[in-house]
Amino acid sequence: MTPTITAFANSPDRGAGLARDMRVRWALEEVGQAYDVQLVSFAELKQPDYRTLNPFGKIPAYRDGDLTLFESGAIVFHVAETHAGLLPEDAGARSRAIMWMFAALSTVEPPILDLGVAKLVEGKEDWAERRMPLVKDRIRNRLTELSRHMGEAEWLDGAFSAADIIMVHVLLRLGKSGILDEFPAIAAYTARAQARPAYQRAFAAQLAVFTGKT
Ligand code: GTB
Repeated sequence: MTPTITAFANSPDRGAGLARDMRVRWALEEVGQAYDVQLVSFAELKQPDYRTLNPFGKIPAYRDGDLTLFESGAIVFHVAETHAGLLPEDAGARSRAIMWMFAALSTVEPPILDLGVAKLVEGKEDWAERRMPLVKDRIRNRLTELSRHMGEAEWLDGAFSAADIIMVHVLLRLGKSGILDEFPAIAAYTARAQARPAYQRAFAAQLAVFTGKT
C-alpha cells in the first residue's frame, strides 16, 4: 500500500522546504518508499474531518492502510522502523540514533522555534528588541554544544540515520538568520545532508507544490 502524507496547499515558506512535511518526504525518499500527498488548506486543517488525522490540526499527518500517525518525528521514526537504511542494526547504535531524534526535537528545536515566535509573534512588542539577543544566544549555546559533539564528524553518530534527517531539518529553520554561518562544522553538516539525492528529490517535490500554483 502507498502511504499518504498531508502537506500545505499553500506553504507560507513558498517552497523553501521548512514546513515539517519535508522531513517525512525526505525519510520516504531515503528508503525508496513511494508516497501520495494530500494538500490541505489552513481552513481544512481546523475542520473536524482533518482533526481525525491530527487532533491538533497541523501537517504532516501520515496514513498507511489502517495506521494514522501525526508528529513529524513519530512519522520519520515509523518510516525508519519499517524500512531498511535509516536506523542502525546494532542495538546500541540504534538506541543512540533514537536518542538523537529526541535531542533534535526536544533540546535543539525549541530555542530555534522561539526565534520564529520572537520575530513573527512578538516582533511589534516594545520589549521585542531587548529580548532578541537572549533568544539568539540560547540558540548559539545549543549550536556550540552540538558543534563540540560533532567535531568534524560527517553525521551525528556514525552512519547517516533518521536522526540526521530530523536534526538537519530543525537546523535549516534558522534560514537567513545567519546563525548557522557562525558554526562552520554545522553549516558543513547541513550542506552535506542537503546534497543527498533523497533530500534533493524531497525538496523538489515540495517546491513543485508551490511553483505549480504560480
Ligand atoms: N510537532 C509537530 C510536528 O513535528 O509534526 C508540529 C507540526 C506543525 O507545527 N505543523 C505546522 C502547521 O501545520 C507546519 S510546520 N501549522 C499550521 C497551523 O498550526 O495552523 C511549521 C512551519 C510553518 C511554516 C513555516 N514557514 O513558513 O517557514 C515553517 C514551518
